[in-house]
Amino acid sequence: MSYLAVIGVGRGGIHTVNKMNRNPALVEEVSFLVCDTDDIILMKSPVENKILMNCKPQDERFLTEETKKDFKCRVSGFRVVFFVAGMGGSTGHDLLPELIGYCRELEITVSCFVTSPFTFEGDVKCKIATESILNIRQCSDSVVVINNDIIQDSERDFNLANAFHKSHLILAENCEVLYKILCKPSYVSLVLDDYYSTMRNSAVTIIVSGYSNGEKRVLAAFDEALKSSLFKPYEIGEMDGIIFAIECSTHHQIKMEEVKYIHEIMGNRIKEGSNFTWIVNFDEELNEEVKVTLIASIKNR
Ligand SMILES: Nc1nc2c(ncn2[C@@H]2O[C@H](COP(=O)(O)OP(=O)(O)OP(=O)(O)O)[C@@H](O)[C@H]2O)c(=O)[nH]1
Ligand SMILES: [Mg+2]
Repeated sequence: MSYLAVIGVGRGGIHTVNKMNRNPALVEEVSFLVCDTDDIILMKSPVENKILMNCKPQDERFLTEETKKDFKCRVSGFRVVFFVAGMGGSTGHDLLPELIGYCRELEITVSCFVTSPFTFEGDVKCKIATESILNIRQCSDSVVVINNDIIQDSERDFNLANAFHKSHLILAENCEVLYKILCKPSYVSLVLDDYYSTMRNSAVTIIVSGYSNGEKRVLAAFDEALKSSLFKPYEIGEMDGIIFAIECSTHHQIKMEEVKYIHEIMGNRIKEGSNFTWIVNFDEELNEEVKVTLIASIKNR
């Protein structure tokens, strides 16, 4: 059994997990599960492991005992669960917190990756989503929210036909980045408990990446990551927790003189007293480039 399960809940979550399920390297190392009250969406999913969630006839906001037992049985034994869902519907609003609660009962660490609706979807969905996000923040160890409107503003070829597709891709990418950082062996690595103690009780958690090469590649990739539209509403100086993940190839490893740029960032760019961790992973495809990923959070005050 793998260490991590990625669970798609509701239509948006399942469509995202369907896309992740196409990556053979991920399929080998991660267990996928899809859960919905909608049997057609489940039937169409290529993910083999599925749960049709039945709700109590007397109150549709809660799962039946059988569904609860089935879910607990499928997740027991995992160390970490990533839930993926689009917020704005009733499955994400009513049933996701219940599923998170069962994982917590089993002492499984829970990260959620969710989207907030596009404004064009209307006020009702946006209101439901705001409430849903508050609820899941209260019961999860970390929550990454991707604001669909920000994606819309940053993509030139964005239209109604590809809107949700783009949103699924960004959600999947965020999930894969965290999976790689937490679960892949690395040179300077991150301990799972350290990650969650940095991210727990955050009001905001953002994951962004940038690439660069050349002499100051670490600094340039960092600046590139900050230019990402998902980071635009924030300042690096307001972050309370920062994980600075560098990826490079083994042929073009981070040199000791490049480490000084990391210290420069720590000394000059981030808030005093913030929790800063840096790690290094390898990715041979990068060649001479480095990729810098920032997982940054603002604490709940
Ligand atoms: N309509 C639609 N919404 C999507 C899709 N992918 C992501 N979403 C987002 O997910 C949000 C919730 O929609 P669904 O995923 O359909 O909702 P649900 O969790 O299945 O809940 P139900 O209302 O019970 O179906 C929407 O408001 C969208 O912002 C998609 O392919 N279609
Ligand atoms: Mg649905």
